[in-house]
Amino acid sequence: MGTPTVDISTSLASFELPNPVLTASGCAAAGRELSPFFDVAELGGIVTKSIMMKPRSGRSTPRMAETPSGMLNSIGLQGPGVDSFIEHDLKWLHESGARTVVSIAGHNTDEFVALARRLYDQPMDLLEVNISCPNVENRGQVFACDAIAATRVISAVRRAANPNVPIFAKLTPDVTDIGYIARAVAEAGADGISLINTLLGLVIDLDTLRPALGGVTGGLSGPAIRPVALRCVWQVHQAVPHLPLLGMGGIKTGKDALQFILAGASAVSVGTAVFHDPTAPIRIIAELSDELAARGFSSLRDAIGFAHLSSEQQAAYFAAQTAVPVGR
Ligand code: RRO
Repeated sequence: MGTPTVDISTSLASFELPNPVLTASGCAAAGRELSPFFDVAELGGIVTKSIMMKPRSGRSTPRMAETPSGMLNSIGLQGPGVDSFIEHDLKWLHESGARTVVSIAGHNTDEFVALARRLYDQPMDLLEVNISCPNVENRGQVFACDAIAATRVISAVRRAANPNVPIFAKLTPDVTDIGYIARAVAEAGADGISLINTLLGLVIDLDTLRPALGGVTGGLSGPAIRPVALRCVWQVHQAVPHLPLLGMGGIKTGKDALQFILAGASAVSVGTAVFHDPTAPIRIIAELSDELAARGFSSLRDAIGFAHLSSEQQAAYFAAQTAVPVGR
């Protein structure tokens, strides 16, 4: 008897995916650098580095620092600007057959709106609105730290963007109550939520006795933040159970991904792991499928938010899975 097959298709609002594993924004540029390793069309999707209206060189170097079980980045939204992105990156993604999530970032609501308008007719499956970049000039630009600022950006983008493209708000864990922010962006019209962005951190270089990063502070990612990310997915699923969640934060294996699904994510993004293992997202698709089968799930959709069920409810599900209807 072979391994039972599990249906791992999923959806993020109206975006249908054959499998639930995407890249995380900022960790695979616009996908092209992963194409020597695998066919990018095999992933659930590519999430692009956040794009701004104008080309931007980013923060001063050094921009990366190692930490135990993770890394700190201080890139500062380096990018080619939206026109070049459309002409080169988005075109390449479309021709590659990759399902595409475009991440946008702005200094203010007007810039987010301008980006949504510029991208209105472009080929994409989902728009991720990055309101949580930690590496900005001032903390007031981390819109997701404030429910009113977050609401303003998301409602304006929802009005300006193509109504056929779902928009997801990307949230930061650096808040007191992430459920409160989640409810605010849901009411503002977000079709789903991506979580989490990196946590604000600092490393001091003991040779120079100065901060290791040119930008002083940076965003912490990798396995070190996985329990924080999982806690956020759990809390946001409770706060807005009807909204699909794209979960991320330190995912390295199928077992890690399964925890996010059980906490309430409909799909996951793999980020920091890609830097030392570019094939990680493809490997995780297979591992996740095996982990689901090993636990008796017949479909990924059944596992979404399963950890919120009582043990009695869980037992009833598995009993129904094994019951063979009379006559079959
Ligand atoms: O570019 C960055 O420095 C950056 C961004 Br936009 C983000 O959303 N999260 C992060 O850790 N770094």
